[in-house]
Amino acid sequence: MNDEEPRDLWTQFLDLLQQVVAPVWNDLIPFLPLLMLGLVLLVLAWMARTWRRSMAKNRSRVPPRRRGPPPVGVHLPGPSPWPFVAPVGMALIVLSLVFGGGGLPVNVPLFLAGLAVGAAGVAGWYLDAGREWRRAESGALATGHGGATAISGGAVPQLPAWAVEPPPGVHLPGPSPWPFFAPIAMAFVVLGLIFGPFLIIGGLLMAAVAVVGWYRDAGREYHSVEAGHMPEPVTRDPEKAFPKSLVPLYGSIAALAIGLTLFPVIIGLFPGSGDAAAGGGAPAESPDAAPAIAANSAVSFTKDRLVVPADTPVELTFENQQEGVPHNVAILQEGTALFTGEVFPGPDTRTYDVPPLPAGEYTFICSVHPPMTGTLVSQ
Ligand SMILES: [Cu+2]
Repeated sequence: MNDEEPRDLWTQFLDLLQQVVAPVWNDLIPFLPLLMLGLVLLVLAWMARTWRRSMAKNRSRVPPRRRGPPPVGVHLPGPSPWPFVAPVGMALIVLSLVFGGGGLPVNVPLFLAGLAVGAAGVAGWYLDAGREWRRAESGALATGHGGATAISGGAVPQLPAWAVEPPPGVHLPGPSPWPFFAPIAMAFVVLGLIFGPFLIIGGLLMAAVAVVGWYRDAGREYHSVEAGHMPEPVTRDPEKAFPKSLVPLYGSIAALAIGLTLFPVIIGLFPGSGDAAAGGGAPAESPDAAPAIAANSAVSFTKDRLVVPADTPVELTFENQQEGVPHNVAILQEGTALFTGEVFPGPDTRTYDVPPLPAGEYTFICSVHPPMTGTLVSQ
């Protein structure tokens, strides 16, 4: 007895030490968010410190705050609710990613609500800006479109601030849809890195459209000056400048990319979808002591059901077909991991030695991608 106690302590110490010397990276994954949070807090603290220091140093050099309306030629947009609405949509979409379940990467009602609120916010913001722009444009036209003379003529102060053009030589581009559409393409590329190549292809297509469209748009304004007809660039009415075919085009690319990503097995484009169909359709299930399964997306395995013999060691062959994306197979019972296979990036194959399991139903998942799940029957 006396001898056992210190040995026990020693074993525990070795276990602790092992985490430092050869950490089980898989077990450390849950701590990543904490690490990120710590980093963010550090950066914020550093920013606060820098800000306080430079504030003390610069206080004497800051000019006194200007009172009253903005100077002639400068227009500041009025208070608007839209910068608040759009981020609410974003927040709902992020929450939908957190509360995903039932084999889907997102919580569908939350995701759709987020999309709707976000789209309403962006559309409202865009229309609001356009309305203000048109009011300014019509006001300037009413005074002869002579921004320069009007400013020097002294008649300006009676005009509302928004009716005055920027000073000569200064051109502000009109409201444009491109700064909104280009980031959607970026978002798809980033999501594609997580969920599969079709989203990347879709994102790149959208990015190509956005780059060409934005470039042509900017070029048009520039050429209106170069051509010499206008003393200043012509900003177009945002409503006319809006490429109406863009929303359906982006929508179809997005739908196609999401569809191909979510339903690779149904569409049958991926290798391995064949045995998934065979596995699902087999009426009589016979236990297999050496089953094989594969992964070709981050939302599902190629099979959602495995049948193994009870109380027998099982050799599970797992083929990760996704290049560069890490996957594994872990077997759970009521949320507790009974077996966790090594996580490795594809394309590669591992044979896992699964310990004997008593008869019953288990869940198997990918530790990296919770939406990848299936049922393991031991019989
Ligand atoms: Cu995975």
